[in-house]
Amino acid sequence: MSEKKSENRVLIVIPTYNEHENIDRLLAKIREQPIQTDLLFIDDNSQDGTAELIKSHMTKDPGINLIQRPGKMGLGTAYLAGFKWALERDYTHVMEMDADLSHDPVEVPRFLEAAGEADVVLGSRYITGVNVINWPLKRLILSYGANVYAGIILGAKIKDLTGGYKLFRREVLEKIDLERVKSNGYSFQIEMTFRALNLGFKVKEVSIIFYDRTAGHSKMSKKIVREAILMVWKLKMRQLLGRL
Ligand SMILES: Nc1nc2c(ncn2[C@@H]2O[C@H](COP(=O)(O)OP(=O)(O)OP(=O)(O)O)[C@@H](O)[C@H]2O)c(=O)[nH]1
Ligand SMILES: [Mg+2]
Repeated sequence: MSEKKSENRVLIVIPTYNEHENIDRLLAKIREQPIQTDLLFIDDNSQDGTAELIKSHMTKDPGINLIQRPGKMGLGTAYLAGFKWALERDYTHVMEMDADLSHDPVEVPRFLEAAGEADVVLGSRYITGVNVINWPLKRLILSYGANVYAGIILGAKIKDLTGGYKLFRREVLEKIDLERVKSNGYSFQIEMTFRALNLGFKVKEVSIIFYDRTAGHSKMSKKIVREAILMVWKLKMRQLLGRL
């Protein structure tokens, strides 16, 4: 077993937009974990010095990488850039994680373990009731409702389709036609999982606790919600027409 583990090459992709206040704590927590991982930050020209701070960590930690983009281009395109970067290298597993410590790095080993019997592992807030700490009720209803809505329309038996703490085995990212992925906000998470399911990959949910950010600002917007409402229907239509 240990032999198999040592063959894993894990990349965690972390999109950042004005997350300066979270970077030090995030990196310390990730580096406390027993599993060795490489990190790839995708920064969209944050104005608060996020990229500069990441660069200062890079001088001490060769496992940290950074892609800098000229402006805020959205979460979806950030992840797609990260996935392509990973596929150009020899990573076996690619993870998604937010920079705001909503996703506790302590769970990384559990994701890897679950990947032993699944192709995609989703960190799920809604397997055992609601595992969300400190969200306003409005936000919780929106997230929970979005999941029920998307699950019904897409016919996916997944409790948390919109979460952003997840893991893909390399083969999944190789097989999904990344050029066709068009969502950029929350629906990016829904779309990636839907495409994986549609290709026959096994998706497993592991229970996580989601902590609301304590520093920095949310980038959630009405535009992101509207995109998700429409995108779910677009995905279903394309699937029915055999043009996903
Ligand atoms: N590169 C890049 N990163 C982004 C962009 N939008 C959000 N992010 C990052 O993506 C992650 C998730 O964004 P958040 O603002 O935390 O969104 P959220 O988790 O849905 O909202 P909160 O729960 O309110 O924090 C964070 O690490 C952000 O810094 C973007 O346009 N480009
Ligand atoms: Mg967040």
